[in-house]
Order: sequence, then structure tokens, then C-alpha cells
Amino acid sequence: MFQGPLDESLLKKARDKGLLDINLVNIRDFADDKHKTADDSPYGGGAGMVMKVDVIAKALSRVAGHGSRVILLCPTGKLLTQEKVKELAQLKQLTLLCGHYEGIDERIRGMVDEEISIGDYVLTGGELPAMVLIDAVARHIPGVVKEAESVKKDSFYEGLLDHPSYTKPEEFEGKKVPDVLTSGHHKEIDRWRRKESLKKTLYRRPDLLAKFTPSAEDRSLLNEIMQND
Ligand code: 4FD
Repeated sequence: MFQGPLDESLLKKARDKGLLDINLVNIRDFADDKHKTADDSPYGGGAGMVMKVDVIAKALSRVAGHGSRVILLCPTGKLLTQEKVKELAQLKQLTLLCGHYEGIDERIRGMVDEEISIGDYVLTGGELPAMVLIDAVARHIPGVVKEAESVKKDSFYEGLLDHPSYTKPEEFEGKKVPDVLTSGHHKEIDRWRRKESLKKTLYRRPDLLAKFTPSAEDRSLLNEIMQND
């Protein structure tokens, strides 16, 4: 589950450059019986297996230590946002705990610093959510993403969605690139992009726009948008 994404592209380069260090730990290695049992059936009955608290406690005591933030990836955690990603990127070390059964012993929640979910859906394990978190956080480590593709231009960075982008050809199946982008007028281009960014956020994610504090220029662009449509 981890080997693919970690050994590909940007994350691989970041690890090779020493910008990112990832240690994979197999929870089963901390089971004390010969079958390496990390899960068991739930008290009170019912289907499915539950991750064992004693095995997790042992794993965390060996792995986490020394001020590492311990995060449980689970469907009932707090939703991951770009704001949270930026906060986590400031920390030296994270311990990501991935549940892999139908559930975990409730007492495990008392051993973690926070619980995070990557979205309102259930997966077979916390491994893919952990990879999503690692990828999102790694992009904020200086040197991982090229300066030109600065994370400051990302969707959500400022709380707005990205403006549209185009590249060659200038015309495709009758659809032309907006004239302003080929005009060479950089001030006009910046203004157009800002307006499109506000427009897209207004139509697609009004919830984001409600939390956003527009500048005087943004307010004037928003007025134009609402006049036209
Ligand atoms: N939406 C997410 C995280 C984990 C997961 C699991 C308790 C189930 C979805 C702890 C129950 C872990 C998410 C594993 N599914 N499944 O981030």
C-alpha cells in the first residue's frame, strides 16, 4: 500500500534528497503471540475484528517517543483541511497510526494526540489516508515542490479555488484560449485570474467564500461578477 506512492515521483525525490524521512512500521511485529495477532473479536459480539489496544500501546511506545505528534487516521476523525496540512508541515515528526480492521479498541483513542479523517467515506484501512496526508504535508517542505509551482499558488492556499489554466494549442475543437492570456498585459492577466478564482469559488464552493475575507479589489471584482450573471 505504501511502497508504490513512496517510491514514485516527487515523494521519492524528496526522500532521496533527504528532505523527507519515512519509516514504515508493521504493527504485527509488536504482537506477542506466535501468530502475531493484532486484532480480535469485539466484546458483546458482532461481526468484524477490532484492533488490539495492548499491541498498539507497545508499538507506539517503541515508535512515537520524543514529542512526535501521534495521529490516528479514522473515519470519525476531524476532516483534513489545507490549514491542518500547513500546521502539520511545521512539525519535525509525525506518527501516523493506521487502523486496518472494522474498528479499533476505543481505548486506543486515548493514546493519540489527534484523530484525522480525509473525507466522509470508509476505507479498508488507514494506510491510504496516511499516504494522502504524507503527500499533502510533503508539498510544504521547502525544496519538495519547485519554486515556480509554489504551493502559495495552490487552490485553498488563500481559501479560494484556482483560476483556470491553459496551454498550447491556442485553439482546440473550436474552443479558444481567453484573449487576455495571450495579450501580454500582465496586470490585466492578474486581474482576470483573480476574478475567475473568485467566480469559481462563488459558484462551486460558496462555503469557502463565506469564510474568506475579500480585499477592496476582491469586493469590486465580486460586484462585477454578480452584475454580469
Ligand atoms: N476517511 C478513513 C480512515 C480510516 C478508514 C479504520 C477505525 C476504520 C476511512 C479506524 C475504523 C480505522 C478516512 C480504517 N477509513 N478505515 O480518513
